Amino acid sequence: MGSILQAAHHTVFIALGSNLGNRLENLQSARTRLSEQVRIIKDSQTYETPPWGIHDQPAFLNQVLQGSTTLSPLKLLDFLKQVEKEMGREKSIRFGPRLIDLDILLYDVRQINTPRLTIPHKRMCERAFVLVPLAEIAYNLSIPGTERTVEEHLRLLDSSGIIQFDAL
Ligand code: A4P
Ligand code: MG
Repeated sequence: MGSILQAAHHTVFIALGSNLGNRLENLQSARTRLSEQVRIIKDSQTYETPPWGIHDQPAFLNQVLQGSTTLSPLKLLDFLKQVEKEMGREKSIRFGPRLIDLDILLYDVRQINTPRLTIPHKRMCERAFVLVPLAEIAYNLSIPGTERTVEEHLRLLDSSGIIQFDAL
């Protein structure tokens, strides 16, 4: 008889970003590593996006994945940090250039506020480089803690300069 104790599966949205080295390969390598712990359900296209925060740095490639995982929020964060480290990410300045950045945007409909982890991701609703790819795979999703869907948040932002990279 099989165990009745089955780990629960949680729906997560993860943002990927890279603006150093071979950016497309970095995203690909991150997706491969992520899939060890996160079953990828949907992936957005890859977008080339103007740098947000610090403007004087190379353009980013950004993508958002919807996945399913049995990891808890903190275990997922540890796992993403481990993938970043294995891929050779070095400490950088805040909002500065990086080989790979993996952020948890959403975890089910949870709202989490701890020193190490904030979900929904603190700055996601201000960032077209997050909301454009997220809207592609989940435009109608409500952002917990706000009264708006992804699409409604996106309409409030300037998404000029964001282009589909695959189409180049
Ligand atoms: N942390 C808290 N909540 C979360 C969460 N939901 N997901 C903590 C992931 N991490 C979370 O992150 C710093 C700490 O945030 C983590 O250790 C974790 O405990 P980090 O990845 O080490 O540092 P960071 O990414 O440099 O954070 P920072 O400075 O907040 O940068 P951002 O906000 O990630 O911005 N422009 C474009 N176009 N595209 C980009 O992808 N990325 C950045 C980086 C700037 N400009 C960009 C892009
Ligand atoms: Mg990060």
